[in-house]
Amino acid sequence: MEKYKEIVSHFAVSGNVTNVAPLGNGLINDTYIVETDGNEDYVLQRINNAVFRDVPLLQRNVYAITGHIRRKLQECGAGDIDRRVLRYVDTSDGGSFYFDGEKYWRVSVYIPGTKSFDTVTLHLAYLTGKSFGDFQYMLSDLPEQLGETIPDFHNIEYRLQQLDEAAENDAAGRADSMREIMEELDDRREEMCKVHRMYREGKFPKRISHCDTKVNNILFDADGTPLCVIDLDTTMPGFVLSDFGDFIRTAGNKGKEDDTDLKAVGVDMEIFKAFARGYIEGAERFITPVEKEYLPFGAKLMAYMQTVRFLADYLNGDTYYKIEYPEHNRQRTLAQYKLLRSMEEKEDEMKQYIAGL
Ligand code: GN1
Ligand code: MG
Repeated sequence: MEKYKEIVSHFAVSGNVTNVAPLGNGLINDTYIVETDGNEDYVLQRINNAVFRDVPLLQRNVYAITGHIRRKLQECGAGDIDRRVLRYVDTSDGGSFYFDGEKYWRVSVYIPGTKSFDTVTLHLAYLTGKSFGDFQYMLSDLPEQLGETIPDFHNIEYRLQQLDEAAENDAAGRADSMREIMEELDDRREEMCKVHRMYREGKFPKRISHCDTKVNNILFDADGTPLCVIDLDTTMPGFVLSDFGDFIRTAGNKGKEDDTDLKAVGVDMEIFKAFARGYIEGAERFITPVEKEYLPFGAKLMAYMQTVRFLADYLNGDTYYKIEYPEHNRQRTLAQYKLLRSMEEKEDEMKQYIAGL
């Protein structure tokens, strides 16, 4: 606690710190709630700079994004703005992060009275779709050029290359046990790299995308309305497929991301439909026909990419994602792959539904 107090003392916070406790369950950064005796509590985060290597660029991005959204909300006369967009707190000397000689830290204002979910109801899925469509719409005229906080983050060609290297090095001696699934993933390479090829040929656009629209990256108000999109670190130029797909991959999964019961895993078509309806409502102000047509592909792509990433990490000996037990990344790989197959079965139904919107 004294250690965290000392770190927080470098930021322009108000009140005295009364308590610090871990918050949330992100797989990358370490997050804490900082309670004070003043008007506001805060969120302290240790930025994982092995993942986000350019911390100044990262912070420039998140400041640009949150500043822009705040102005947009003000312009349209929205209420409760401080609960609808994150607000980062500068350091005492006006910086956007603090480096303690070893680790990087940042602070934002804690948004009170919210909750988050790992599963949602149909109505919440619809509202959340609308929020993400609106989020992308609000950022569609961002004047600043955002940098890639993780270069090639959702570039499936690059992710497959990483998997190939992991299999080749076989650092943890696990490759032999995963041959079967590696072949299944291989069979889908051509198809999964399609949109990236289209992008190179100028046939598919990139726009500012959140790139981690897991359902637990949204804060909901007590009455269930989505309030605020959080975890903005991967918001950068990307395909709409990422944002559509990652929500379906998480909230649209009947099971858990790391379910040990693979039979429980599968795409929930009702959630898919509700989310798609809301998303298109928000996104129809900018989305092109080809982007819309490819949304079901986006769901598959994100499940595929996540399978590839979990598998690569498993083969590398768990160097990237936080794990809770030794075979955790293996289980995650199997569960994501199961989800992918379920999406493949439902693809026609997904396409038909989107075409009708
Ligand atoms: C990571 O930190 P968290 O849990 O929100 C990851 C996402 C993955 C996700 C898997 C920077 O997100 O890309 O989809 O885990 N973020 C990063 O659930 O790699
Ligand atoms: Mg998160």
